[in-house]
This record gives sequence, structure tokens and C-alpha cells, in this order.
Amino acid sequence: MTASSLAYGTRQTDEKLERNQQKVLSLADYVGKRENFADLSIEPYAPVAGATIRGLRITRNGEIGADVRQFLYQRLLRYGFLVFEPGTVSGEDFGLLVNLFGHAEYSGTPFTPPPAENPQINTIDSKIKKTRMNFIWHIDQGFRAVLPRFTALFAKTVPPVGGDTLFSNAVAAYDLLDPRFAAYLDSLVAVYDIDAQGYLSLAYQDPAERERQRKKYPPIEAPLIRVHEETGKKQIYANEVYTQRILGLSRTASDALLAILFEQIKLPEVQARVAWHEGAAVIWDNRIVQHKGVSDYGDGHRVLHRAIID
Ligand SMILES: O=C(O)CCC(=O)C(=O)O
Ligand SMILES: [Fe+2]
Repeated sequence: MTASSLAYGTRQTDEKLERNQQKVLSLADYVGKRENFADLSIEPYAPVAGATIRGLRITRNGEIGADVRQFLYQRLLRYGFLVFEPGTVSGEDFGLLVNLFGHAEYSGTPFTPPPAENPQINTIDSKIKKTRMNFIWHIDQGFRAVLPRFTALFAKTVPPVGGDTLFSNAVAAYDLLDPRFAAYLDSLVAVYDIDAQGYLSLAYQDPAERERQRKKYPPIEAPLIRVHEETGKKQIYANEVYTQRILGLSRTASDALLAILFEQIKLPEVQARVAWHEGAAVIWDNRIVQHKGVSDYGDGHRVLHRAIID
């Protein structure tokens, strides 16, 4: 064996070893330490995403100061999602929590009607519909040219077992990619479509309304990897519900690359699992995390109030 072939063989082995080792994330890039601010405390919810807020009380009579608001907003951008303990806000006043972060636009479908007390929000009720797109990994309204920054949920009714919500830190998922592969992905643009997985048929039974929605939301072109306007961080934007195909690639290549990205979102290392308690609320940044509901509650009754926040 010549010296050069030996050197080559050694390099191959090194590369193989390197490839077989999954990168280890530096957790401090995604979460912080426990902190107190005014009357509230914050502590990480899971190793790589999320935080729990305790001690915050929001009522019609009390004002939340600009400093607390700013603190919560900054921590949401840092952690990707915030869990508010039960008692933070009542179901009737959920809108007050939402208003701390932005403006809620009604975004329901015939199967997700607004509750009587608040026309800006909609209801996900397992009695109204069982099969939903929210059980597939997605980014809310990832088919729109302008993404709603946040989504918030309030737990009205929690099933006896199951029904958690999973979050995947899609920034960390991107960071775990081989940088050479990631650089290639950065250059790609994909088609995003409200109906890529048949959402329109699932959400609208009336063909005329379906057609109206189809016209309102034509397919858009957007990057596969999205840069957060406020943090500058890159997120795997491709998601299973709304990403149709990657532009400029064969169907085979597009499907293969998308499958890799969808797998990346499913890595337990980048995930958090939120177990609901009645009266708890959660808000997340759609530009950081992807999410899905877990449909493991059988006939249990599960009701969440939901606000899409621009
Ligand atoms: O059902 C869930 O846990 C997730 C709900 C969801 O996807 C949403 O509210 O946008
Ligand atoms: Fe969602």
C-alpha cells in the first residue's frame, strides 16, 4: 500500500466517524437561566425550547407595565414559546394576554368557530371535528406571504389523558445540519400552498367557500430556510402541511430533500412536549418553532381557544 492511499483511507475513516456523530447543541444558544422580573418568574420548560412563566396575573382592572411586556416579548423571541401557568388569565380575558404580544385577527374555519365571548379568536373542539391538519408538523399559516408572528392557545377543556402539543425548535433543527448541506439549502426556494396536504377540503365543505379561499391564498414562493426578522436566526421553514415542492429540482430530488428536513424537525433533541392543564395558556413564535398536536386522547374532550397574532 502506498503512503497516499493509506492517507486517503485514514481520512475516509475520520469522515465516517464524524458523520456518524450527531452534533451536540450548545443549549445556551436557545434557552436561558431561571430569572425573576417584577412579580414573575421564568424558567426553561425543556432543554432546547420553551419557558414557563409564573406569577403573572392579567385582569381587566390591572395594567401590565411596558417593562413587563418588553420582558415577556424578549423572552418569547429567546425561548420560542412561553407557557403561562393556570390562573394567569381567565378564559374570558384570554384576549388581554394575546394583546400583550400583538394584534389578533380572526382566522377560524367553519370547524373552528369563535367562542361567544371573543370574536377575534377561534375554538379547536374535539367534539366539532376529530381529524385535523394540526396533528401534522407545521407552521401556522405558512402559506401566506406575510407570516403571523405568533399563535396563542388557552386550555378550556383538557382530556383525561393525552392531547399534548409538541414543539420543535426549527432554528436548532437547522443548526444541527451539516453546514455544507445547510449552505445549499439556504439557496433554495419552495412553493408553499394552503392546499398542499388537502387543508381546503378538510376545512371547507362548501365548494364555493373552498374556491373563495383558494383564490384568496394562491400558492406562494418563499425560501426553504427563513431568516427571523427580529433575531436574524435561520429556521427550517419547510413544513409538512404547507410546503409543496422545491423550485428548480426534479420531483425526486425535491421530495428527498423535503423528507430530510421533515425528519430533522422530528428529532427528539430539538423538541419540547407541552402537557396541558386547564386554564394554562401558551404562546409561540411561528418564526422559531414548528408544532403539532398529539391525537392520542381517544374520545376525550379537548377544547383549546386559539389566537393568530400579527
Ligand atoms: O392541537 C394542537 O395541539 C395544536 C394546535 C395548532 O396547531 C394550532 O393551534 O395552530
Ligand atoms: Fe397550528
